[in-house]
Amino acid sequence: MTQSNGFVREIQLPQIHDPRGDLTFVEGGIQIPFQIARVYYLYNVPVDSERGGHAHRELEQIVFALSGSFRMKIDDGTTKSEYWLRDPRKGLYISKLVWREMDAFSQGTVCMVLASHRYNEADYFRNYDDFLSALGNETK
Ligand code: T46
Repeated sequence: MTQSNGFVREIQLPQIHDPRGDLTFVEGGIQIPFQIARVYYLYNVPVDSERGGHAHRELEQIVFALSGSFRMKIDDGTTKSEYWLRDPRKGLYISKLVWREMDAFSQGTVCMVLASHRYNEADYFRNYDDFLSALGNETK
């Protein structure tokens, strides 16, 4: 079976600009290419923290910096890239089978993630070689 590796893309959310402040919304089934099963957020993150360091078997997610900024390093097993998240209107969609690492957090960063499945530790590849092996099996 031939199956492409994972991929990422930017998701732009609407912004309602108002003298009282800005408002951005997410509606299931419209801006998000999956049913949202879980929302979680990272906060009180030390600036020298390194998070991620894993890939997922099935999980799809969209990651936002609601406040502050951080770097998302992406590796699909073939190509490495990096994205800076710093705009609460712009999310990064991450498909399954993408290795991700996060660092360079600014003070006070709040990172919100919309996820396609509930938390399941069995969905994680936390070992890079296991991730690469799984990619090899997918493309056979
Ligand atoms: C990802 C990045 C962006 C739960 O119990 N429920 C949850 O929904 C999550 C996400 C985590 N946990 C537990 C599992 C660990 O014992 O919280 C602990 C820390 O999780 P982890 O080390 O996976 O956190 P990050 O920030 O490295 O990764 C998380 C997500 O796990 C991951 O899917 O893409 O945020």
